Amino acid sequence: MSAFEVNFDGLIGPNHNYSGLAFGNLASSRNAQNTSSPKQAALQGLEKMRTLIRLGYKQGFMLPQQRPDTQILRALGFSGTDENVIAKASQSNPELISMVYSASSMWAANAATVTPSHDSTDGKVHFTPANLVTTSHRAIEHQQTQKLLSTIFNNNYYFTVHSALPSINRFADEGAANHTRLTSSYDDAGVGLFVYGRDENTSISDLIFPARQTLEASQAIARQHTLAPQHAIFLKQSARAINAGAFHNDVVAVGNGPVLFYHQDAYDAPSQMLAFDQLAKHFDFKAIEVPAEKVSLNDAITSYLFNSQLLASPTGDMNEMRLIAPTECYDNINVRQYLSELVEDQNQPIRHVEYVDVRQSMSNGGGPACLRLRVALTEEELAAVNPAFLLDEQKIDALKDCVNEYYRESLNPEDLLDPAFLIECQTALDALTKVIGIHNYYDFQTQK
Ligand code: SUG
Repeated sequence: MSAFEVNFDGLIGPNHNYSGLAFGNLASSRNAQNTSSPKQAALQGLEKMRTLIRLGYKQGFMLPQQRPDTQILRALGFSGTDENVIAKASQSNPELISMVYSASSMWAANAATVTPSHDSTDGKVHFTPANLVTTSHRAIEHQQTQKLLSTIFNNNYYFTVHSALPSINRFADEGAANHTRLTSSYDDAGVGLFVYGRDENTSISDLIFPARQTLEASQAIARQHTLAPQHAIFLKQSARAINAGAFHNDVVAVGNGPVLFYHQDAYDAPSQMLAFDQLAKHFDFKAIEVPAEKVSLNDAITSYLFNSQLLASPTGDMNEMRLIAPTECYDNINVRQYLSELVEDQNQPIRHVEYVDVRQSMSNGGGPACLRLRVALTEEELAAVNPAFLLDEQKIDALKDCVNEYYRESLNPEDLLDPAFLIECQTALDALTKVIGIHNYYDFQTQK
């Protein structure tokens, strides 16, 4: 096999907190103002990465973003040293503090949309950082995301890292959470399935919560990534799913290889019929629809069944797939029952389910699939990836030591108002870069 999928997980930062910033994301609203544990969150994420390595998969990671983002506060008129800027904003506009302190870059599925070189017409792997324009705490991510992707995929011969689409509502983009690359095998060309929540004709009054992805954004990305028209398929989410809390497609669907595993209520019916017909022209498309009578939309959204990672076997066998599901799926009796029946059904290729504990992230609406960015790479492309961001168990241990030493056990949203916490975060990020041998990466390191 010469091509495979590598998962790059977002390493959770020392500033992980519950500030209730994501309207339409029910878990975020439910847990607003709760106490978080940055240490447990990061350790849970690292253990998930270890689980994949032990199962035989290739695993990478992405550094947390620099937080607080004092540049944003400066652009809003606060001045002085970083500590002064935080102290002044804490006094006059405390609501801005949670925005610049969000650890939301952990959800790497929203970092970018990725097209593998087998699919692009120019033969490069393309990355477009998501502008995340729908929420203010996430709209500040894309510049640092672009810098990080350019550091990890630092080879213009194989990789093209684009800028985010213009930060305009019409081009609202949430990255790979709404994009699925489907193919018969990693060695073959595949298609990009782009799922969107609204287009020019959508009646906004049908939506209780924001539709975070537009058709125009998805079309622009397909163009940027040099996808031939028949290799880009567009599929509309149902208003029902968005209104039930499916703020991203990956809350109600996950796909890989020739398989799309999705909830019965995920899509607009005419759009689904058309998209599935188009997919069937490319390969033996396998649609696994989960009926609402077995798993209700509510069970799907509270358990995050569809935010499982759907993996081919480590050798790329699409007939021997597995789900990496959050433990909440085990805890939900309907979902657990459904999954135990599913793996027995020989008419479909999902043979195993692994449960992982990522509860700290789940409480902000981010499951196993949210935490990772998938990149299908050939052997040569993998050899061109910056090795600092590829993991083995030893590096995971070293990152865990760092988390244990520098991350707080618990954090309350009001702790962010203390200017001293800024230094604590920078100290932790500085230590993480040292572990992987990347020096002078963050602005605070180069500006010293
Ligand atoms: O964008 N939560 C994230 C969760 C993203 C999950 N990603 C995927 N589904 N791919 C979001 O809604 C909550 C932050 C807070 O409330 O503190 C937040 O941003």
